[in-house]
Amino acid sequence: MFDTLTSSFKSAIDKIRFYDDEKALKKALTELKKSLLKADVHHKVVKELLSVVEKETKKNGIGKENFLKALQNELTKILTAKGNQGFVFASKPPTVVLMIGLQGSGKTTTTGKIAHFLKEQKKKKVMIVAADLQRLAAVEQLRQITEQIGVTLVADENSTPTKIVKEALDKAKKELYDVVLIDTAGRLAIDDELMDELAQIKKVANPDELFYVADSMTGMDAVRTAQTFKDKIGITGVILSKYDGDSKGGVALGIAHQVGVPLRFIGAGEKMPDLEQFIPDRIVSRLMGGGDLESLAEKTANIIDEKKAKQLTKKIKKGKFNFNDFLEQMESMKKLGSMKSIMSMIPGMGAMAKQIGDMDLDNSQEIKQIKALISSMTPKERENPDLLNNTRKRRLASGAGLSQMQVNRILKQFKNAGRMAKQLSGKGGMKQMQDMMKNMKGGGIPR
Ligand SMILES: Nc1nc2c(ncn2[C@@H]2O[C@H](COP(=O)(O)OP(=O)(O)OP(=O)(O)O)[C@@H](O)[C@H]2O)c(=O)[nH]1
Ligand SMILES: [Mg+2]
Repeated sequence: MFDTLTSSFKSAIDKIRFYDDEKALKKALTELKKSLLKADVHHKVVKELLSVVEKETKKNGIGKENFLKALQNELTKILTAKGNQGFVFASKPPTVVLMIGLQGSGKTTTTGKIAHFLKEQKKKKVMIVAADLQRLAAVEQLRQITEQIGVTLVADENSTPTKIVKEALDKAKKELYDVVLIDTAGRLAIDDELMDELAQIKKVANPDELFYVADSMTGMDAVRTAQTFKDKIGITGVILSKYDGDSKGGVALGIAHQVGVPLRFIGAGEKMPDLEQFIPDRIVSRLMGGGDLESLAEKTANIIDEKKAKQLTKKIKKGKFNFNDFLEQMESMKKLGSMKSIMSMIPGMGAMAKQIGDMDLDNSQEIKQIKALISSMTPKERENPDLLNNTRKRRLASGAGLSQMQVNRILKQFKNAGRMAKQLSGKGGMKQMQDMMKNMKGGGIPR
């Protein structure tokens, strides 16, 4: 997610050759400055960062270690604004969150993503309220999202935003919801009508948090509009959406500092798991190439059930991995988010993440075929792949709309995968895995 920034930091750091003199430090600072400006970090932020790093390094003695330490400290300081970090629950539920921002900035998608995050990773009971009643399509969009992630939606096309919010909050209190996320309408530009409507909703909702959703592609404009929303309505957090686009990433470094409101989440993709909490010291660790094992552990802990994982390993060892296990694994992988974002959290794997690109677990042709095939199987066949004789294979092929050859190919791959998993789960498995990764570097993912 922070590829561009990480690699520009890394190249700056790599270029630094330290002799203990001021000239070397000056050179290092120049490299850093170039890389930051290239990544679109605001020039004021760059200037401030450099001057502190210079001062601190000189104070502690010029050398690579002190330079890096000063850089790390100052980056953390810049990314940290006064206020909550990540998602913070109100002391008395429900936690009410108002989602605001300009038209098309990503409010509705982000609302869904946060709901998904709270449900899957924090195990919370979440409700989404459709307070954007300007467009019929807006309610329909939320309906689709909430159905997909299995979260309650409160919507009524014939109501008004304030009425529906009131109703929803009553329901949330009665039915003991943990979090209520209110999606609001956006406008093309900031105008009085929008601000009035938001002010009214805010009065009724009395939210614990006001999240301003900014499109990171809009760069410095995102900073300016966030400031206006802060002045006129008040915001407690900023969320940068569309970070996967070709914005250079620098906006993330400046926004908290410039607006004085913490950046809470970053959205990088159109899918529901494509959201990450923004916790400054973890991000700094990633920026400096150190990975973010804490976030990775949190992400996986809630999705991968340890007991199940052990059972599965046993099955794999015995060569009993079946189609049900396979489907289950696929679902867990999907909940973890994109392959790329997972890799980027592992120390030293950032560069690899770039090469691997995104494996799309929903849309790849291959995965679709495998799913079609498995859904044509009887429960017994799913449990026991050995049952699949030619007669059964023919039936499966016509059921799944595949050719006999395609079916054979998938089944063969499945068998190979099982064999490989068995090998990997045994002694020396990790070494083999690493070798495999090395091979992948050149040729992409083996198909
Ligand atoms: N690539 C990418 N696309 C995103 C991201 N977040 C939102 N989008 C897309 O941006 C478009 C607008 O997103 P919405 O969530 O509908 O934006 P909105 O702010 O609710 O829009 P209005 O309700 O019309 O004001 C949609 O096509 C989303 O799929 C993201 O993080 N990455
Ligand atoms: Mg919307």
